[in-house]
Amino acid sequence: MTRAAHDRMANAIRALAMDAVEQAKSGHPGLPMGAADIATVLFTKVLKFDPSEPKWPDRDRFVLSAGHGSMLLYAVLHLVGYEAVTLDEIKRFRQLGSLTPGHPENFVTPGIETTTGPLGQGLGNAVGMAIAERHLAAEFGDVVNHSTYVLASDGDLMEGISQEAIALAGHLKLNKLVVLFDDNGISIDGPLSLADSVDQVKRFEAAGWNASRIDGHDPDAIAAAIEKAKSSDKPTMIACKTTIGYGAPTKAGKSSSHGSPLGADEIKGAREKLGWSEAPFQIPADVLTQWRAAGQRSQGARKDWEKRLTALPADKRADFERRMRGDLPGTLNAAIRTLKENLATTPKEIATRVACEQALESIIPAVPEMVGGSADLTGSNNTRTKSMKAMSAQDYSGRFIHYGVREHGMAAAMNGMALHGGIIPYSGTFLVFSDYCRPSIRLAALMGERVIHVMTHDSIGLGEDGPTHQPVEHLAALRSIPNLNVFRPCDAVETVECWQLALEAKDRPSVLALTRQNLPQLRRARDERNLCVAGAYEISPAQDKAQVSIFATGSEVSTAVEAQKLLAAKGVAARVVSVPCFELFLAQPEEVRRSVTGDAPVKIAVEAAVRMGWDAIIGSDGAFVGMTSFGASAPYKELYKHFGITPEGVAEAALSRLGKK
Ligand SMILES: Cc1ncc(C[n+]2csc(CCOP(=O)(O)OP(=O)(O)O)c2C)c(N)n1
Ligand SMILES: [Mg+2]
Repeated sequence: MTRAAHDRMANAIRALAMDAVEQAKSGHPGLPMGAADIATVLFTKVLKFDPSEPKWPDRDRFVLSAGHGSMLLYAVLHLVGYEAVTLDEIKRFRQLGSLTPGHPENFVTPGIETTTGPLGQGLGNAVGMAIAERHLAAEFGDVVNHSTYVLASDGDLMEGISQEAIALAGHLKLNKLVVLFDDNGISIDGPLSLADSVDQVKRFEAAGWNASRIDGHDPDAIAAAIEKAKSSDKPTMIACKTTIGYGAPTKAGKSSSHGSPLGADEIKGAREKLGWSEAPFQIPADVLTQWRAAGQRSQGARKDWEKRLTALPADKRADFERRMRGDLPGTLNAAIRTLKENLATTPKEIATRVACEQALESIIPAVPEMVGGSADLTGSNNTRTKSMKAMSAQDYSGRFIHYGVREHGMAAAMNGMALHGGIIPYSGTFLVFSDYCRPSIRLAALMGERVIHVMTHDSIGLGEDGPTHQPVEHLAALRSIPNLNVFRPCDAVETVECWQLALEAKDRPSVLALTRQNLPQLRRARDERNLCVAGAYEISPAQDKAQVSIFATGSEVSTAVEAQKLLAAKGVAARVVSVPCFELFLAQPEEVRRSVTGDAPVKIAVEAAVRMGWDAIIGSDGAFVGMTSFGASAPYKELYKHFGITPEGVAEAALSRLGKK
């Protein structure tokens, strides 16, 4: 391709970005104009993709980590021929119901691999995608053989999460991961020198990457640097020196081109400077033809891939296709049944984190797509089963990832693995550190991705580590995220059932909040049904017509059952409802909710956490036994007494509500 032809193709991106942002009266023209040359090289020379098959499993992944540059993606997707991304959709940039929302949303627009906007997340996702690729290649061979490209901005690299992501990628030698850094030296406040003086090349090198600097407006230099990355045994970062708002006569190179429409005069000047005489949203036929031809480049590669897929042994192919569809294997149900049968035969008084490990011993072999991990708390989270090999740069087939002390990077990488497909990632950390994962959990919920966070040490019940480690507000904070299931099982049986529900929730993430301390097994009866499925159920009925309903989760369900006995001794009939999952319960039809909630005059909730959220179940006039402050450092039984979360405390609350005290 001649330089002139390249320039015209890149200018088509610039023009569409300027025009769409102008029409929407909002958006970010600077990045698409500055990075248009990089995108043009990527999509016309490098990327393996097929616009007619956006979900082709072996496509290269392209992640625009700097999601504010969404018009870059929309322009390119339109130009290369993603049918749904029409010129009309580009004209409807940022409007309700369009395929071109403000920031890229993978669940809205075909061809978009992940939802970005919160800086740094896309880079973290891309690391997960690259891990998924290596892991699946180790399992399925050459039907999985693709690269992951990221366009990252100054902001992406300033965010702390980027350090976790690049350290993990460097350690795992993810050599098919290429980061193109839009090195424009500008962020919103102005020149980067206001706030940053990191040498990004040295930083990536220190993390085990190749890194180099090139002119990000020189297509040959871009192509050559990417070509070089292909033969490396390390991930590659290419710092592409660019001019933000390239082509804009007065705003180029300035933060004024970052995030607002350029204005009619500036756009007119840019058209002149770029030699682009077309009317708004007009793409000359020759330029469109070239772009569409670029969109057809990988037809042959796709046919070859289909041959490789057909050549797989039938069972292996079926398993690959099942995993990429996200369907669970038939073997899961049998594993769950056996686990519950064994617990009915031999009840266990164990912590739910231990129950989780014992459940995983059966679930992991039954569900080969599960890839677990922990952020350096493997022995505490109990997320690694005996047979699990660690994943390493020498052996990507391992199904357990030592994420290091990188909760945020872990959660973002898990999103990337789920997005890649073929893997159900699960993690481990302490519940209190859900705050360190929260931005990625939120995005998993928004995207509807099945990632499962095992979060142990879920209350003051962890004891001596004290208030820094004792979650108090975390359950409420997690429950406030839409489309996230927060499970808090009360014993070994509920732990198995909650695992089953988390795995079956194909379109949402889950958190399993588990205890450090031992709990009695309350569920003794054989029951093949999953009683947690409706989110709440009566676990211990009243002996008589109930005067009190006690609602509890996790470790406090056994406290509630003890309180029930104390009340019975005083002639007060109480029932206990276990609430392993608010979200599933609140989604039940009203009559189901009513029957579980019951009509006892006194409602009490018990949870070693703050009250927020419980009013939906017990009403604002219900009584709550839980935490109103941070915890403290002491043996856990003393803490429960100190904070009044005891059977006696619950019984007293009930009696006082009944006017009996
Ligand atoms: C986590 C997060 N913090 C803040 C923002 C708001 N924001 C959007 S872009 C940006 C920085 C812009 O600089 P850069 O990343 O270099 O992008 P460029 O202006 O070069 O396109 C900021 C602070 C964000 N999107 N995400
Ligand atoms: Mg910048």
